Amino acid sequence: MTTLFDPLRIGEIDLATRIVMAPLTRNRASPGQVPNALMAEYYAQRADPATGAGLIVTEATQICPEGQGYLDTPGLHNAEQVAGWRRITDAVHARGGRIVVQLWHVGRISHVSLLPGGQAPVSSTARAAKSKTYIAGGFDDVSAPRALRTDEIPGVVAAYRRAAERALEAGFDGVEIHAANGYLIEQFLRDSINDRSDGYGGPIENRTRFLREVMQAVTRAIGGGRTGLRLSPVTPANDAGPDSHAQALYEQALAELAPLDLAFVHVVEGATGGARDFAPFDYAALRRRFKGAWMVNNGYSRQMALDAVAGGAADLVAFGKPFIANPDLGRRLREDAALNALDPATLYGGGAKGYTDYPALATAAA
Ligand code: 8OZ
Repeated sequence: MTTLFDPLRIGEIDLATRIVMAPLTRNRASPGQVPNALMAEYYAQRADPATGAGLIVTEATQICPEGQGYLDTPGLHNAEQVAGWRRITDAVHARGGRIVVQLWHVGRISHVSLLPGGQAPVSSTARAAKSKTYIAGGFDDVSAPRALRTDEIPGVVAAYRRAAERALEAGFDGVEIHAANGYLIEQFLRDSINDRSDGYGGPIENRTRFLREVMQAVTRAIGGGRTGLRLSPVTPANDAGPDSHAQALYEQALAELAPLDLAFVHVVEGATGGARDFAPFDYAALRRRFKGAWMVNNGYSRQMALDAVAGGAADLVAFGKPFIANPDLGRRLREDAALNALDPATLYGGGAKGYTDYPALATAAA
């Protein structure tokens, strides 16, 4: 029987366990959206598969300056950011870990104060989200977006490809394309948001076109075996209204991507960070559209994770909040040890407090 603690090869990446550290926005990058030494310490603490994660998915990371939506989130679009990430991937690999970077464009979930020249955010639509973001000085409403012109879309696709190339330069084992949680790709996928009349709007095969072009460009550059995809078929996060035919939409999206041989698909089940039964969706049917490794996420307890892998419902389980508060979550799951409590006040922004100071279990006395 397969367990959560068994190794798995996903695409071209060898993992020591099925325990994944989920992508977690922590807003601690240095000026210029540059990853720093504190971030390297945080990831390194969670990197040893004997005590931490079999795979780390980094916090969401901007592919280009226009893709930023929150204060102090890291980027991967210039040499300084590549060098910052290189220190992190080196630290993770030195502990035997594996790490992929989550590549992110927020689309309309942004604010003019965060964007080059104070420009408007871009999206599939010119309609604003009823959502907030975190900027200098605190939370504020997101800014009204402008709809991308059709002739601008290849440039955004190219930014994903360049970021994937920079990911390998920075020493990552691969990338996860963030197509979840109400950000740019989901803004194209869902008919509750996408109101376009060009080839990127309307029927399902048009709304999946942007995702398809991004995944084709990225896999052509770095290979499907180093590429994963995150989806959240029913999440309401960031004012993402439900698609009128979510099951058909997401099943078709994955069917269209089959020729790319992606390493993994990572699915947020239910409302991100909330109710797992937020809306009905047949995740098993979605999985039948995909041949690679199936990663599940959202509120998994130890027992749920053990059952999901043992029963074959999932190949990998991603843990978010438990990994924030427990650098040695892998060991604690193995030993069925108690977990540290999470301090919600230190989730976003700040320094070491609530970031690198959560204690590991004491090592066994000599
Ligand atoms: C929490 C705060 C800011 C961003 C996501 C990248 O939901 C995020 C995010 C989460 O995917």
